[in-house]
Amino acid sequence: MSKKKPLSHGQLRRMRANHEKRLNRGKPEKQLPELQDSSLGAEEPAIVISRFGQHADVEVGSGEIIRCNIRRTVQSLVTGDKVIVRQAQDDGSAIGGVVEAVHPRTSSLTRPDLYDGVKIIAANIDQILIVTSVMPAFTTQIIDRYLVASEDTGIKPVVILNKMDLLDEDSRNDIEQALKRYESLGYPVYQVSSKSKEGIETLQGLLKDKISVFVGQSGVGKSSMINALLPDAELLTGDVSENSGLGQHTTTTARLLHLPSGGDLIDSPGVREFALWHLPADRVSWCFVEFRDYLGTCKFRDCKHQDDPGCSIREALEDGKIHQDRFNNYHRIIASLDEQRHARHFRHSEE
Ligand SMILES: Nc1nc2c(ncn2[C@@H]2O[C@H](COP(=O)(O)OP(=O)(O)OP(=O)(O)O)[C@@H](O)[C@H]2O)c(=O)[nH]1
Ligand SMILES: [Mg+2]
Ligand SMILES: [Zn+2]
Repeated sequence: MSKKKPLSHGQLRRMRANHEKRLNRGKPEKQLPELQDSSLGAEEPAIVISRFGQHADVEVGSGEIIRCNIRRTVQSLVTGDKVIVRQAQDDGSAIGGVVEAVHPRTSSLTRPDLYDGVKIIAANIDQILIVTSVMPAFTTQIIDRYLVASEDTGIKPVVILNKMDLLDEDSRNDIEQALKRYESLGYPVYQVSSKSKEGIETLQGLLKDKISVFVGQSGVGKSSMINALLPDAELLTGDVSENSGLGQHTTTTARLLHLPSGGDLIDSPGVREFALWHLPADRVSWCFVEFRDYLGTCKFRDCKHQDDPGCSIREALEDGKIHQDRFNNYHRIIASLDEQRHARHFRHSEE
């Protein structure tokens, strides 16, 4: 296989623009009707509940949810964004108002996407709830990827094992050992079952007065857990399909919900893989919290922390200060950074 020359920024940008054009060609203009400024009321604060392409559902002070157009000057808008809107005065109007501006974000959870570059999942979040389960199979790989993203963004992570009703003797042991490791690294861990409701009440306390986003693989039960916490939510959930491994009622758009006891929950679409190629390798090393004490103390400055002589990370592994599983996941992430960056170039050069 011949190696392709990396594309220049200009080439990539043109390809992406062409790709966009191609996607939109022949599509009927499904723009919502434009509103005349004269038919709009005064500016008021609101929060974005969900974003759908050209429009967004926002909640205004009265608690009412209004479907809005988005001003072209608004560059990016996601669930959790605090915005300024103007409502349509005319009740007969098909569209409820216009999002005029967005407040700067206090935090944002991002995810790199093969086509779109880095995508923002949700804004102004206080904590990331990393949901796992035994169905689909428990894996520390995805947990470690989300922990890296949490450390990178500075948003507090919490690890949640759902479907504890499905644990048997064999699986319980291994999983509990893994969960204990996360606890000893300082990450809070919760075990719950949205089916039997075990542990759900304990979760309530964790969520109070905070904005929490639920993330994790498709089918681990994020929407089910939100339904257990908030029965009024009535989120669609689905069996995990044998073929695709995805839930049949898989969540497609992030959505914000309020807890009556105070606090907001954001349901987010499940992922198969959580890519991290937007991060430099040394940032990933720093995001493994137990590596931090050793970073910069290896014999060679460009140490890959693999078989390099005088590597303090490997010494810490041998001394039992770093766990083998975390060490392996670290190297899996590092190896995937290059693969994914290459895959992204390759995708664009196929056009
Ligand atoms: N046994 C058991 N099944 C559960 C539990 N929680 C969820 N499920 C089932 O798991 C399947 C997937 O649940 P969802 O809530 O749709 O999963 P999700 O994480 O929202 O999935 P996506 O929206 O695709 O990301 C459904 O069939 C649920 O009934 C649980 O605690 N125990
Ligand atoms: Mg869901
Ligand atoms: Zn090293």
